Amino acid sequence: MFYDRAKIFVEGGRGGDGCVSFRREAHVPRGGPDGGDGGRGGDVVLESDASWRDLVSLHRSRHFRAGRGGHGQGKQRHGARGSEQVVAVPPGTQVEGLDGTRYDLVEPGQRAVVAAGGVGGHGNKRFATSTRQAPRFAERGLEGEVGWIELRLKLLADAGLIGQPNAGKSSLLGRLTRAAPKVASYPFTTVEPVLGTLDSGDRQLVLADIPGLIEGAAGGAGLGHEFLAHVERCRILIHMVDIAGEDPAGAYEAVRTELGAYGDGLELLPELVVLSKRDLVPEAEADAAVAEWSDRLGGDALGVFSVSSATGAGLDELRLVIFEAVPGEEAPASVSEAEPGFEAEHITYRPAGDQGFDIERVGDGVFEISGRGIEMLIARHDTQNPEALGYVEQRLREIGVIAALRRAGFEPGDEVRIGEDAFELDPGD
Ligand SMILES: Nc1nc2c(ncn2[C@@H]2O[C@H](COP(=O)(O)OP(=O)(O)OP(=O)(O)O)[C@@H](O)[C@H]2O)c(=O)[nH]1
Ligand SMILES: [Mg+2]
Repeated sequence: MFYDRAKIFVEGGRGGDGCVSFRREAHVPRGGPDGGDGGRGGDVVLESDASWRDLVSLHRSRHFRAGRGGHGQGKQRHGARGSEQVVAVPPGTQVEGLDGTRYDLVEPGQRAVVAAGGVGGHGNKRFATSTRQAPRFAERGLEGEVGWIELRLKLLADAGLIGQPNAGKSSLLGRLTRAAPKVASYPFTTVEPVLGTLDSGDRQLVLADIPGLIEGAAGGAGLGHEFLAHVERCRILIHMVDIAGEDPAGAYEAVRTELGAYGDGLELLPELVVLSKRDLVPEAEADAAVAEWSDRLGGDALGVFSVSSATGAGLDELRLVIFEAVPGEEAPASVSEAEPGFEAEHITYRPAGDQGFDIERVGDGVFEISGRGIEMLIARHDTQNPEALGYVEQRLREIGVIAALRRAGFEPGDEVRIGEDAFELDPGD
């Protein structure tokens, strides 16, 4: 099996709580607040690692949890940062993190934070002001991001071998590279993409053998449709057509139709056409076919060649042509052109910011406030602690929530619900 998809559960570490503490010194009867901050929870991070070829390891274990942040302590000691949880994935993995950021991990070593740890709470030292010299509250740490994410692997190959089943794709890969794919005289021998490396002495190219494509592949027929996604990242296609087959031109058109039907511009990739099995027809017929196909396709193809994996005819020339067709300077198979807006580690989407809130009257004297910033404020404080509640009220006033509540018909003493919390709010003026 070749695993090109996986779904895993990721959990960022919870932030540590801030500490409530007061200085105690021999000669100072009542010292000031000295509670330290909680540490940040650890992140779950995907890291592209060339020792992996597919996502099989993520099928064996699917839960990844980063470490909690340490709690703050007295004497202004801050809690330790939670430990990071690193998940190794093969280069070519695409993923959307829990915050909606999309990543494409192309180069080994690239990283993506898919579940951020929660922030730590501030210790009581931070809440000391001239009018509140001895705050007896501190913030709680926040939960880390939690949820399921889906990973998708898209192979990074320079050239993709495509064609109908039995066209001779695997045989060619076996002749041009050290890969040893299964070859047999029945269709659908290849059931998963196989990669091989083509070596010119000073440069290497990766060739991918894609399972045979049949009519309807883009819509789900056969096996090839599963792997059309891998063709996306190839820089050129090597389209193989069995010259000794019943209807070579029809076979070629059928595959072209599937490429177009798949979308994503697969049909726009530069294509080398290779007429295979030339040993099965007379020499002159093979040469005539090459001339005829070149005429017919004209500029639509990079070129037309005929080879035999059985006798080796035409293989040396084809090898040179493949190297010429794939430009050398760039890094292999950068995805940015094929899929705009999905480049390596570029943020393409961010959910709405933390500002803003909504107030809804949900019953007589009961108001529900929603909004990420407000919900975080409440999650960080113990509203049962009168001092903490006093602080929360002050913040709500500053943000404009109290004024908005009043406009919505709120009376002091009414119930306010925010997130999981419900409390009576009686703000002074
Ligand atoms: N005579 C001859 N037979 C060939 C040649 N290339 C491949 N074959 C035969 O054609 C059959 C199919 O070859 P494969 O390489 O498995 O074809 P494929 O395109 O990978 O097929 P799928 O994996 O099913 O899509 C096998 O029986 C091969 O031995 C060739 O150049 N000459
Ligand atoms: Mg094959």
